[in-house]
Amino acid sequence: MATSLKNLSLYNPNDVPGARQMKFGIVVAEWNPDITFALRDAAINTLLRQGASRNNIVVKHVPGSFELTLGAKWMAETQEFDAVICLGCVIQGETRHFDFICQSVTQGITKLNLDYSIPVVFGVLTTNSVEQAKDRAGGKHGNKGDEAAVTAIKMAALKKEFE
Ligand code: DLZ
Repeated sequence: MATSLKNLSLYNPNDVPGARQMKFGIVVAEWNPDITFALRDAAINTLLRQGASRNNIVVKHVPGSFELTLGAKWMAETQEFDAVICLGCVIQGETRHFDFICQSVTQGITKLNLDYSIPVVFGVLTTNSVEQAKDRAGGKHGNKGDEAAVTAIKMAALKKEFE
């Protein structure tokens, strides 16, 4: 569903498993910090709301979205986490940088999911403007950090079903 139709923060807590026993890593890009720190704070609050302990949420910052993949890989390598959440915001500029960063981070995160067999969640906004990003970082379309946290919990719980 297009995010213009969906509020990213809306979910039914009864449809989301408890996160009390789960440990999460969050990697946050420092580019566009007004946006990415809002994603980070929303993700943390959602994990806490679903029962996670603050001690079981480890947050690391990387310079930009391009670095999210490596930051998440280092987290996954520790084998400490039930899920890793990547949060970033890439805004279309005048050059092709946008395309290269988006392509790199989407392919990189996909590969981490398959290589490490833990959920590595794609919480990266890719927008045409700052306004579109703000709309999805606590604005009229909710907050992608909430959506990323819910996805992390659901996928971590699903993995436990196969263990
Ligand atoms: C260089 C760059 C540009 C132009 N735009 C963004 C952006 O919109 N969002 C983002 O997260 N990072 C951006 N970066 C930085 C790159 O992700 C990366 O940090 C640098 O290219 C250094 O590897």
